[in-house]
Amino acid sequence: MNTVSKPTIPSPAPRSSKPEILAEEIIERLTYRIGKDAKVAKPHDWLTATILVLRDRIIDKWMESTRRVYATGDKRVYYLSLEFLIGRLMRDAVSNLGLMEQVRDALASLGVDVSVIAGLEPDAALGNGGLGRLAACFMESMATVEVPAYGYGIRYVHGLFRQQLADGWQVELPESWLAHGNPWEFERRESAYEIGFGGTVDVVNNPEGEPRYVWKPAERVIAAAFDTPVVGWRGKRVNTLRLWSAQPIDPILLDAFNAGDHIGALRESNKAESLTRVLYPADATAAGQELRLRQEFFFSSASLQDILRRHLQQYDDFTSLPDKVAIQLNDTHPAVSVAELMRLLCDVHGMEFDLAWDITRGTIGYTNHTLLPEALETWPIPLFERLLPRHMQIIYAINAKVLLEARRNKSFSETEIRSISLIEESGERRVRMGNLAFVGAHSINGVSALHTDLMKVTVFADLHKLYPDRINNKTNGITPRRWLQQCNPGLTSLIREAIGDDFLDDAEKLKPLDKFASDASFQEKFAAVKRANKVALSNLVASRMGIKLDPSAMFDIQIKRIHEYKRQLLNVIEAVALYDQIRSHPELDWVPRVKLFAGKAAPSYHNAKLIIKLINDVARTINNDPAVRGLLKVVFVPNYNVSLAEVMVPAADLSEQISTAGMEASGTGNMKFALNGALTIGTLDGANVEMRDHVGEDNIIIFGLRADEVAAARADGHNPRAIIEASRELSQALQAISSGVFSHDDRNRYSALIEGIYAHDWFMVAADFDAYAQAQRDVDQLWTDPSTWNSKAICNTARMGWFSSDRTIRQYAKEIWRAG
Ligand code: B1N
Repeated sequence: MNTVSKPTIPSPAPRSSKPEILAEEIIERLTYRIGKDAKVAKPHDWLTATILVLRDRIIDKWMESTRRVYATGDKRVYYLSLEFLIGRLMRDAVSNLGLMEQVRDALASLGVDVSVIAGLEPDAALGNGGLGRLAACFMESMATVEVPAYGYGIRYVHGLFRQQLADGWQVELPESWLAHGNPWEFERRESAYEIGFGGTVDVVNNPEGEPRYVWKPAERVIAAAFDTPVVGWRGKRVNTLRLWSAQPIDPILLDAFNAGDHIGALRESNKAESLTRVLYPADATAAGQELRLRQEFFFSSASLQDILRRHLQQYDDFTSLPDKVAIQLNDTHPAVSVAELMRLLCDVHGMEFDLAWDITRGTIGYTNHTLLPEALETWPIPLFERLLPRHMQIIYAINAKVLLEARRNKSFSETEIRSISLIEESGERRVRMGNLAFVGAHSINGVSALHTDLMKVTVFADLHKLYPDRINNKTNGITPRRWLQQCNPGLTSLIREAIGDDFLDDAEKLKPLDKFASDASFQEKFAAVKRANKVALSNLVASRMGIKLDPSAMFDIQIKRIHEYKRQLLNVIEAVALYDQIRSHPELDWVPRVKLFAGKAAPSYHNAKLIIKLINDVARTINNDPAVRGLLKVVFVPNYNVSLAEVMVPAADLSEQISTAGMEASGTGNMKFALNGALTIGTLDGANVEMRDHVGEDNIIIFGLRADEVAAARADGHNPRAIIEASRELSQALQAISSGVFSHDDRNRYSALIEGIYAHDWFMVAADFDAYAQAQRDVDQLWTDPSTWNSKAICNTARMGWFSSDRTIRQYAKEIWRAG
């Protein structure tokens, strides 16, 4: 060891944020980091240079945040999620640092338009839909409410596919967000871990206590960390999103290469890298493939090793883990963490099983996001055992403990015990990841009040009986920075003029806006902002699709993943019925409407893809029929993503939240629209129920069967054919679709889809149709009175503050994590 004393290393001076200095630094980065002369720099070079300058401002705060949690010994929160749908980051960072004007001016002084370069940033789509976007909103809110937190996930090379339409059909193309580098991320070479798969387990007997198990994996890969800073509002705190990338232990087998086997030499390397190459494009369904289980274990193990290493660096042992660490599992995707944490504590760190079990449960929380049976993850035992032999043993040991507890408690029947088991015994034996997550967590939460209530009586009824105080509710939220301030600057300025700036720091302080709901001059300004946002969306639709929209028509929008339970089909059938009405009654005063749709279908989900085609077939027919006289337009905007949502949400008059009651766990798009002053037409499902409570029942249009009525209808044998025959409008619309009115090239294209409605109507499309159509005519009626419409829209904005993800995160911090 050398004995030279450590020099005191000076910290760099804090960076100035004057536009002149920013401009100077941008030129500096452009020249020395990107190697471009300002004269020939392309817009994407300016973008990278600007991000590099912003990054420096973030790093100062980032380091300070890290030092602070070491100094205070505060509890750290770890959010484990296979998805983070973060979208673009530049506007978020600039806005949260309070540098909007300075950056705009700095770039303007260099002849660069900030909005042009901002539009070039790739939209990071490391997620499918609501679950991934929720994780991104939570990251921003955890930094904002100053919870020391790390997000852990996978650095997919290819995020969610790009969607194109070819003759109205969805076509999937690869998405390569990293193709031109990613200036936001930092590779952390020191944080790399070995992850094993397969192999065998050795048992070493220990006369002093429990035997010691040693897992000898047959395959190993390296998990390498890439960190992205996440800035909270007003730059209060900067947290870390750490994404793992798989790398081979040996990048190339030189012996094989030298022997002429050039492909074989790279086989291992390719196999390792393929682990984190693509995101599974399924939303609310289980992927069920071996590679997916490998992804789940890979990122769980890397994250847990990292968490334990950091803990040991600061504390003596793991008995303090539950006091200093909270791990939240975002759905069951990281549920193997329960077994992996047990393995690391027992096998690697020599802890006794029962103590490790208490520590595991004290540390882990689990959030459930869906009750759909097809989404509940289970893995065939042979697969699980082959890939994770030691984890399989641990799961059996946990199961024995849990089942013993249930059997001791005499009130459990054999059926109940079977449903509590971590192993599904009927048919092919499988590991139930939901049950594993449940028993390994001290808290199991649902994402809306209704969803949490349903969890207790459906999927987790028996586990809830065994552990009655574990299930709790945390209604989802959205970050008002991205989903109001950034995406709707016009509305934000208008609100500031009216009620001041308090709402920027606390969305519940939007409430005073209520007083302006009936103020005629405020209504006018509110309507003008909405109109400007509709013009912006119309311009986007015109330039991308060549379709002209009339911004004075009602913009009726349904954007979300395409799924039968979300009922885009109900919406498009209603469009067909309305089309019929407009043609049959040209003398009536129809309200001009534009029905906009956007969303991706899982590539293997046949009916979802067929629904996209149907929307496009119906759109072509209606948009080209002169008899419609422009009173109805149907538009499917391709490639829905976060950036597109940021344009569509502020432009909506009407928000479609029409899932079959009991099936949408929460929804978060519903919240974004209402916050931006759209009225909701929706069922009493998910968070719509609580939205109604907050905005008031006069300010939301609710229709259709309730969750208990759907369950009863399904149980009692619902008769859709009779319902259809009793509704002229519905039978005509269904008839038209199934007979090929919209598909002359293939008249039977939709027969099976429509036959499903006649035969079983699982999603209650027929059951809810009349109520929905009537609700839509009520909406039309409302629209004819702009003052009433605007006052309701203003009330929505004023009363949606509770749905801020800051509120959600404060509840998690207080009631689950006991942190912050
Ligand atoms: O999670 C959102 C909720 O607002 C939505 O209602 C809910 O549908 C969504 C498997 C899922 N639940 N389950 C998933 C996603 C990917 C996957 O591979 C399941 N997504 C939801 C946030 O709570």
